[in-house]
Amino acid sequence: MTSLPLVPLPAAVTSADGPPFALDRGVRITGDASAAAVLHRLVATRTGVHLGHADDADASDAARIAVTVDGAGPAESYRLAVRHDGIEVRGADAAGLFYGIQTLGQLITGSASGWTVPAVDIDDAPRFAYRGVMLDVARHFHDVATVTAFLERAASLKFNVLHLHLSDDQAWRLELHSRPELTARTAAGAVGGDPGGLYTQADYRSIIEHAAAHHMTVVPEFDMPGHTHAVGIAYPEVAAAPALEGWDAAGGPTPVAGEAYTGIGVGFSSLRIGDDATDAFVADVFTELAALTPGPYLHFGGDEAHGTPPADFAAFVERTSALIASLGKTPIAWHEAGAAGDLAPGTVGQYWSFVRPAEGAADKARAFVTAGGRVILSPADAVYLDMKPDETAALGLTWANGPTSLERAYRWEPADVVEGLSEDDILGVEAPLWTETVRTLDDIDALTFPRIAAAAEAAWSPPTGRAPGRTWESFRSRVGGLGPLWTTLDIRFPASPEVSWT
Ligand code: TNX
Repeated sequence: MTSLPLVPLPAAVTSADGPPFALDRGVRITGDASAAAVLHRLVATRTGVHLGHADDADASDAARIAVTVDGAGPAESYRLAVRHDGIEVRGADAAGLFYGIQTLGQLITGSASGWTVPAVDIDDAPRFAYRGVMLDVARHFHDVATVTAFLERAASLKFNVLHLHLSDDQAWRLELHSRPELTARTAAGAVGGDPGGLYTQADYRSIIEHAAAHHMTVVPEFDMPGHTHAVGIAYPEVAAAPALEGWDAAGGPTPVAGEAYTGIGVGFSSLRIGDDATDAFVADVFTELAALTPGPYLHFGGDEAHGTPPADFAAFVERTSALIASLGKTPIAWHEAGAAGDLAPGTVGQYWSFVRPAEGAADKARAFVTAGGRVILSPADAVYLDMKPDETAALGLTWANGPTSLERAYRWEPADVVEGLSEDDILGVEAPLWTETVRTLDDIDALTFPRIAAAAEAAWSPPTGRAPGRTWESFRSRVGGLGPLWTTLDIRFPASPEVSWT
């Protein structure tokens, strides 16, 4: 049964006989207290109805919604049973229970004159363990409130990773005590001369806490050895001379060493490799980042290092992946780092070529698996949220094969991108939002929705053919049914003409 507005599509949905559950003020929530609070808030936001708690005085014969963790089934899985006289949500763990509640939120239908949930049985578990979104806070700064709003949107679609791209040519955004000049000298900058900003360590901690409360892990990235023009402003001794030969002036003003860069060109800057000052810098920033980050991953970038000679790039990849591993973290790098040098065993590769790999990209992705690691798939022509959704869109870029329609964002299969990767070699799927053209939360919504729903389905749902309803036609109608929920969540999604909104 796939006509229900469920995104990402659950692994198994069976409609049950009988009348729906009536969601009104008399309903009581029982069970896990923090899950009950999540459910209470979601129902109140969606319907205006404030559900009571089981121990409320008049609750003895009230209809119940029971939310419990029962330890059964795979990690992050849940089971949801709706009957006219009660609802049960059981999570394998706290995350599974949270996802069951998100599904329940999508099932609520009606209006102020009456809210109901259809009778149904759902048994659901994620396909991939890593389901990420990325926000580039370097090209444009996004404050804690915006990051929080973004991660809440993602969590509601069962994403469990927030990757923060914390540094680039334009600015360094995370305050580090070991290297205070990074933010002191560069955080005011942004693309186009727009206002910048930074995260204090307290800000960073609050993002991590807020993410954890939504069952999301923060994966921080310091991008190196390219994308480091800002580093050279703060610590000139670690910067190599910019490689401006063949520079594409369309990216904006020509970079000048020591001056803020406000364009959107890439590939000119590099750290000075094989130098003690640089090694000390890299060790300082990742050591401090490891101490600040409870999650298992640190991302060191490695993309578009066109200003770094290949031998230097290989040496950098080798040294930096080993450093991060020695700090007790799993390194992640963009796919270019694969096949460059010896990766620390277990290093994860993030593939950002196309659904049909460009020359060499698949080999680089496979190199991570050869080194005992796994691959995150971010095919740019399918899941890059910063691509224009159509030709007329005000925001966004087009380099990844022109505008990316919702249909194209939907119609790709993770297992078919890099030949030779087994299901186990794929850690998951991540949808990045680069922010060259993105300044505000409204801008984020305008590019992210509804395509983020397609990425969520690629990351969570069984592949096409393994679940009825895992089709484009079903997806566009299921997304269409989410409009009222998204509106009450204050998401300013564009009314994509590809969706049948209901
Ligand atoms: C490529 S994808 C980049 C970013 C840009 C993005 C814009 C990747 C690893 N690097 O530096 O922001 O394109 O779409």
